[in-house]
Amino acid sequence: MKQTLITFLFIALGSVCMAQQGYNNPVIPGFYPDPSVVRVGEDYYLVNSTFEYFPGVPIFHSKDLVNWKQIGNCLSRESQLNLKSCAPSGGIYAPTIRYHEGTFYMITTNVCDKGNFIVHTQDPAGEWSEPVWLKQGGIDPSLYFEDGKCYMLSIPNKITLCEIDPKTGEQLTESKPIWGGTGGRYPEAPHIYKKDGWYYLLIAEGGTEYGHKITIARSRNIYGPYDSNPANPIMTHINENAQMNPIQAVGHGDFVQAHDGSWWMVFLGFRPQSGLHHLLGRETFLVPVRWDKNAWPVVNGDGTAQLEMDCETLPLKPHAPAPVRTDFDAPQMGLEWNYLYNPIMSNYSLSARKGYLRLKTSTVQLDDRGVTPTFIGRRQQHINCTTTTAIELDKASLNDEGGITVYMTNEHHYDLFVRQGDKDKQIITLRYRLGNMKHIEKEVELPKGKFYLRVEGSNDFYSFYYSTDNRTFNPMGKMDVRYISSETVGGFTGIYFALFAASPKASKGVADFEWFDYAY
Ligand code: 6LW
Repeated sequence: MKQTLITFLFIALGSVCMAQQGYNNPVIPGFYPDPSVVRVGEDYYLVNSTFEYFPGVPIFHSKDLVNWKQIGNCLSRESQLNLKSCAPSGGIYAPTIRYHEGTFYMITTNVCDKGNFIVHTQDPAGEWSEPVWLKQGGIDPSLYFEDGKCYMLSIPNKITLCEIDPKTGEQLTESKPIWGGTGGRYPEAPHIYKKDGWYYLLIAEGGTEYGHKITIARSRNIYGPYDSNPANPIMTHINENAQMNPIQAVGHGDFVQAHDGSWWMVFLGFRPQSGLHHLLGRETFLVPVRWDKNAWPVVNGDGTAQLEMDCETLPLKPHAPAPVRTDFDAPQMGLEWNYLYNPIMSNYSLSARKGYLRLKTSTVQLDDRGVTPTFIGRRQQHINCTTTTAIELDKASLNDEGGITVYMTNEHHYDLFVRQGDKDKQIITLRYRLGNMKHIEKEVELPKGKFYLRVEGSNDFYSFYYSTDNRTFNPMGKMDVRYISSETVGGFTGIYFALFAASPKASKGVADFEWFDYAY
């Protein structure tokens, strides 16, 4: 009884005094890994890695660190992002965003091009500069500005530091290794912060899987020697206190001090489903950090994070929820849509047929590696979700196809599509590609027409349906999520729901999509 009364009082008082109490993780769900964050006044900006997808490195804005809205892409032009000789999980690795004297800098690695580079802008929602290439190699580059100097960190081997000119890319001092971490494998994701006269060096260790952790060291001198925090790791979910935690593999963090003085960390983690599999990619999470004067930072009390965070936040400024339906009436595709590698833009049109997204069939197949198919997709951001689209396949030759794919890589995807048959017949088809296994699960032959294709995501299965009237949805099959999870497939990316059009040989076939729904 006493307990109930206390709880009641706490909730009642809480709703009066602490209106900004609590938020849900992940703050950016779906394949949004390797987050990096910066504050400019009372505005917050965050970037993620994007690998073989185009455009690259989405940039998000927030007023409260909890509610994020994409405002653009740092790499929106082919001249900034060459993915031509790329493969799955190649391309853009972890980025860092920093702000210095009116300019935003984003530094990252294109492992399919010349390595590390910087782009900069004064308008983060607009266009960013052409790449400025850097000499120091290794992944996970970061920047630190102090007293008119710009330092670059990366990991050719150990965490390595040098001075650069961020506008020209010129390396001004020799590269020096400064720390190797606490002994965990893959020391990576370094960032430097200065507080109370100390240089703090934050890194990740243990690899991006279940052994992932975040450690920290400090020194009075930027080049070291760095002393490891005796309480390392400051965050990990490998221990008993996170044994049943639905968030796993936490690491790759970046600190930010909010405009009210509080400290926070964004980091990546994933949410296993169907046992120890994850499909949505590595997602962006947020935790509060206690960082007293001269003390080591303490992450959310015990170095763990929860889906439901019970802590005070900045005043929350939520955005209107994204609409379920994309009706393809706008002159441009929304920022949530991506292509694979460098797209052939003439294969995509929102104006060829008013109110429709028209995809031209390509002889590049979803199974092909490193070449761009006609493919435009959005991330699966929720384990339980439903996506539906209305499609007409037109001007098609025999075996041309258009539909929706649940896509992890070119070797692992489930495709639900309309295939052109003889004369006026069209065949709804459910096909799997699992490594070197290709299988057609079900075919339904129907007169040519408009079809509705639906995929439902759940913890254990993807379920596939078609309809001819958008009312009765007929089951086509059900596939285990585990066969296309990151644990099965490998790599750093997450599931996309993508619209595609392909043909066995050059054809005039087009797939017209009237709308696309994503509901959760
Ligand atoms: C990234 C590294 C990592 O460069 O995974 O989880 C790599 N951390 O820091 C690819 O995202």
